Amino acid sequence: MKAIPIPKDEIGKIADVEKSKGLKFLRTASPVTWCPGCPNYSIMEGARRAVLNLMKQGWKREDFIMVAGIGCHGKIYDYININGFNALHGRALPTAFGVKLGNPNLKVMVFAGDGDNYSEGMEHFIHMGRFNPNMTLIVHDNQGFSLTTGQATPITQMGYNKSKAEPYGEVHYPMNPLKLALMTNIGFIARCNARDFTHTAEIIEKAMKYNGFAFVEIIQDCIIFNTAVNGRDENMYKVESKKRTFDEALKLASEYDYNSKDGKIPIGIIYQDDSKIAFDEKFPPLKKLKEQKIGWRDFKRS
Ligand SMILES: Cc1ncc(C[n+]2csc(CCOP(=O)(O)OP(=O)(O)O)c2C)c(N)n1
Ligand code: SF4
Repeated sequence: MKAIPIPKDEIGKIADVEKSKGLKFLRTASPVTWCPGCPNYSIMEGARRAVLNLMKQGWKREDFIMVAGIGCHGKIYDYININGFNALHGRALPTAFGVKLGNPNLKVMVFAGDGDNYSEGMEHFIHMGRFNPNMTLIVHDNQGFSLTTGQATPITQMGYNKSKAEPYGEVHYPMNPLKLALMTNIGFIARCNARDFTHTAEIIEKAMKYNGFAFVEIIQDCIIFNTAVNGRDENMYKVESKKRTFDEALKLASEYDYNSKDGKIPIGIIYQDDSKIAFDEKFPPLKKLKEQKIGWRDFKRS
């Protein structure tokens, strides 16, 4: 297991800890192997800050658990110093769901790539709104399978380059994951810009406080593959945090179609429905574990 012990009194003293040799707060000692300049660094920073903020509000480090898929994004598992599980490609969501079932008191964060989540893992994603487990999915969306050197995913733009795997290039129109999330009844849907880690941290924190399944899609340029869609910062604008009807959210989600880098790209919380019942509130045994603040391991049948 990757976790290295950190003294409790280090909460809030991030700067001091970061100066300390080899041991960085919520960071492991593993050397980071993302390409220099990859926005995955900022996603990690956003996620790390969100956890630190929640810890300042009373959550303990051991309350958090991260599950990652396989891909460049999945390396985040090695770098954030909380407990975790590196799942199979496409299987981050069901693995995380299993963790949540084992102990509904844990704050579960799931990191997936767009290939991981919308291709191999799609059959898990489309059921999340229905099951509504209380966990947060963070998708590193670089519109490509990057670790395997840049093949097209279901949300890659048409015309993406020809390769041995795709001799005609990408010929399909991409899907829009935000619209899909709305249609499958996910109750918290947000989009962020990887490079804006302050905003990303804020949104991840809100997602983790949401009572149900929260989906945060992070637009992340890959600076090596599918660079044609890079540099969309100017197109992005922050939406107001307010209640929206389904139709208003659908309109916002439809503004960006993933096929062109032109046009406005709304970021922030697109949709939040606080009336949905979370998975662990639907089943009395899970409710009991939550009330007693324990997992199955410590459960005593009476
Ligand atoms: C079951 C399975 N299928 C395929 C692969 C090969 N594979 C490893 S990483 C990867 C691409 C990952 O792409 P994505 O999830 O978008 O993450 P990124 O690398 O872009 O961050 C693939 C196809 C695998 N490891 N396991
Ligand atoms: S290949 Fe792309 S996504 Fe992977 S580390 Fe490099 S820049 Fe980041």
